[in-house]
Amino acid sequence: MITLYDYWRSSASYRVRIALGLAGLDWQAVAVNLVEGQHKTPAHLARNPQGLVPVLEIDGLRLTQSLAIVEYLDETRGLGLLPATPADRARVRAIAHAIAMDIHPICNLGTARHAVSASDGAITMEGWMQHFIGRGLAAVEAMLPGGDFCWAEGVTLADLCLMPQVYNAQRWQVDLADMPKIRRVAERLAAIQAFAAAHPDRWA
Ligand SMILES: N[C@@H](CCC(=O)N[C@@H](CS)C(=O)NCC(=O)O)C(=O)O
Repeated sequence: MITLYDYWRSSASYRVRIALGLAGLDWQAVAVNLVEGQHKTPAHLARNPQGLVPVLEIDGLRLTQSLAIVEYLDETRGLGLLPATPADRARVRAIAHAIAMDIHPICNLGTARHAVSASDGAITMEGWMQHFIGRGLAAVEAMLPGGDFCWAEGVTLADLCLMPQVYNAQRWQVDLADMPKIRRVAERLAAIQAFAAAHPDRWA
């Protein structure tokens, strides 16, 4: 049995849920409640010394880091999430990394909570999220060529990163009015079964 340790609102877990759906795999979810601190328990730290979700158990392996997991599924299940040429792969990875490596860590629950508590009220959770998600997505908007997907004519790694980030943006009321390319892609992706099935509302 394939097991995903995840949290419904975790955008890194959301990426992996989409990939599992695209692969058409049967899998079970085990919830790790981040709000209750379950990710810091010895049981979860034994799964992932970083104390983060997601963790995927598959093929006798225990994998961490959502992009590493998605690329593992891409390579072993032939998902075609990366384009054929090195130049296009670099472009797709650049969009994916702009989200997963630049926006996401700053807006992680642990990071944002620390900033709020260390600022003695000067920083609010909403203000932090709106600032960093807004600024990060504005750059992604400029990186997108424009079309139904983040890159060319189909789903790539970049789309698996964008959709959860758009969910987060909406959750924190980030204004996407000036981001028509992102809105168009998100609307197209929402119509794909694997994306719809991975939405946090289906896992709460
Ligand atoms: N780079 C990691 C990030 C994982 C990560 O930050 N997960 C978040 C949820 S989206 C988490 O577990 N946060 C717990 C915390 O911040 O304490 C990945 O892509 O898997």
